[in-house]
This record gives sequence, C-alpha cells and structure tokens, in this order.
Amino acid sequence: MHFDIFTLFPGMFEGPLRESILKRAQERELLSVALHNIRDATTDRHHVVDDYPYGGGAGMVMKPEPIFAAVEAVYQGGPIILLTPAGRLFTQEIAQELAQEPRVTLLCGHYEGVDERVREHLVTDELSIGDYVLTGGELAAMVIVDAVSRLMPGVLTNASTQEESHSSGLLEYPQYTRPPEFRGWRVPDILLSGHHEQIARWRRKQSLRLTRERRPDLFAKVDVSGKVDAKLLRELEEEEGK
Ligand code: JCQ
Repeated sequence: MHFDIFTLFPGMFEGPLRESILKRAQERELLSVALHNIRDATTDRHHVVDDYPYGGGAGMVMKPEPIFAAVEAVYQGGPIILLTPAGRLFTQEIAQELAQEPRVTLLCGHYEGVDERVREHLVTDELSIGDYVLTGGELAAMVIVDAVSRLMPGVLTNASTQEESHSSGLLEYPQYTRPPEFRGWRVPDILLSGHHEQIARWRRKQSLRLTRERRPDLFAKVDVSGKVDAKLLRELEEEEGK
C-alpha cells in the first residue's frame, strides 16, 4: 500500500515512520510513504503558500494553486483525504476500508484552514480523528497511516487483528505477564491454570464487564444474545449483587 502525504512540514513524519512497526513494514515493502512538501509546488519568488482570508478575519488560509499543483503532479488514483476537525470521525471501520485501497492521498492543512475550492474540487473525503483542534493535519495523518498500516497483511506478525478490541466491538480483556506475584498483587489463578477453555471464558467475561462499565455506547451495539454471553452477563450481575 502506498500513501502520498502533502504537507508544509514533512519533517514531522520522520520520527514515527523511522521507528518500530512502520519502519519494518517499509523495509519489507509492504508499505511505502511519499512525503511531498506543498511549498515545493509554488512558482512565485517567495514560495508563498498562504494568504489573508477574503472578507477579513484572523489567521491565514492555504492558497489553492500549490496544493492542486503538488497533488496533480503525482496523483495516480484513490481517495484524497483532508484531515480536518470538520470531517467524518475516523473509526476502525474506516481504517479497514482504507486498508483495501492500493493508494491513499492525505492532505494536511495548516493555519486557519484551506481554500474552500480545495475541499470542493480536489478532496474526495474529509476525516477527523476527534473533537479537538490541532496545529495542523500532520499528527492526524500519522494516526491514519498507523491505524491502516497495521491492518495490512503481514505488517503485524503476531496476534490476529480480528480478535482484538474495536473489531469485535468490545474492549480488550486485562493482560498479565510474569512474575505471578508482584508487590503482593497476584495474577488471577485461572490464567496460570492452563485450562484454555476456562481462560477464554474468563477473558470474554472481562471484556463484557469492562465494555459495559467504561463504554456503554459500544456495549449497546454488541450482540450479547448468544448463550455464552447471556450466561456471563448473568454471572456478572450476580457478582455485583444485582
Ligand atoms: C483533525 N481532528 C482534529 C486544523 C483547520 C483543514 O483545516 C484545518 C485542519 C486542522 C488540522 O486538523 C485537526 C484535526 N482531526 O485539527 C484546523
């Protein structure tokens, strides 16, 4: 999979892309990321990328010409995504859809925003990573590259990403490692027992408990009508003295 990222600050991506799993995915040619500096597509003497907003007001707006020129010089198809607080909320489901695409273009806005003609006539999708305002779209773009890349076949060598939180719709169960006792705090006996069926049941129960408690919004969307889940939920209610 190939990402083209258009930004005024390509250096912001170097740390995250040069470490750990994303670095390995690039070395193994499962992932490629091309960083394009929008300023390189300016044609004026002073390489101006922003200008005052028509109608007045605070801040600057990114000019349309260098953005169109930069994207059109390399574009070979696929979605052109603007990162913006005004976008559709980025979810695991959208990450799964983007992981099917051979090429994705990410456009990082700065200043007070980008000229509306970029949104209307270049961008195909607008995504938000959450209800807060960043100094620019770069960190949001990095979140998308990370969440999508780890879903591509071969990028994660361990753990099936199918059985994890947000694909099942439930939060992850608690994890423990050695030692079995630390400062007097014991690992639950069931996890040391080697009874795989009982361990799976304990984990499912913990996921149900945690999701119901912390994320009632997610819990409401999960189908818990099956025999096993119904029994686990009755046990939880019993334990809680309900
Ligand atoms: C992305 N959640 C927050 C900030 C304007 C394109 O216009 C703008 C873009 C930004 C950067 O993105 C975010 C963001 N998801 O702040 C203001």
